[in-house]
Amino acid sequence: MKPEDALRAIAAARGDAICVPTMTTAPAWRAIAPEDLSVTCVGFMGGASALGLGLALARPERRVIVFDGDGSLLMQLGSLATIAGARPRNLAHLVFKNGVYHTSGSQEIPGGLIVDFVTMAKGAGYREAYAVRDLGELQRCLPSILGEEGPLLVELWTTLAEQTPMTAPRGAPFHAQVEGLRQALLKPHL
Ligand SMILES: Cc1ncc(C[n+]2csc(CCOP(=O)(O)OP(=O)(O)O)c2C)c(N)n1
Ligand SMILES: [Mg+2]
Repeated sequence: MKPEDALRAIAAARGDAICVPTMTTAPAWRAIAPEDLSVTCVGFMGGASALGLGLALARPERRVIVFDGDGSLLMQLGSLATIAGARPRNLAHLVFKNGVYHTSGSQEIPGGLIVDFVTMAKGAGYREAYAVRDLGELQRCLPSILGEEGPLLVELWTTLAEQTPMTAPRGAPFHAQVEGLRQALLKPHL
């Protein structure tokens, strides 16, 4: 499935979830959900899920959805155990599995598409983990992604994105995104 189609389906259903995109999901998400409550993890490979964990623990009443890269998660695999141990009930960790480091030039990640993040997440102690291979399957899984008790990992099988952070216009600086999210969360929760 195209990552942009996956993100559009999530954007249509996400409600007031906080989203944490990274790598090639970042420019796509900016275009699809420009007014969204989101904080982009830029440059810091493997940091998106830790950022999402912090947000999920700080705001247990909100759903937090991380859009991770497969190469990024591989670089910080220990975060799976940290997340499982912290048991954030409101965290959904989506891994965009394209088999490459697309942002840095599409070099193959270690193991390529053989790496099984579902088994790794279960082994680390996530409450639930499964793979989603096409858009129809994603549509059927959206209620689980948005509502099932976490921590939940979903391995999304995707093609390459249309843009990368290297080809797309830059988004707002990180500190400005954080301040925007903080201000939005200070308003009463409807
Ligand atoms: C520690 C570290 N090494 C290398 C880089 C350079 N780098 C930036 S993005 C990227 C690839 C990210 O790949 P992935 O997480 O699979 O996301 P994709 O671009 O495929 O969406 C790399 C290697 C970096 N930012 N940090
Ligand atoms: Mg990748």
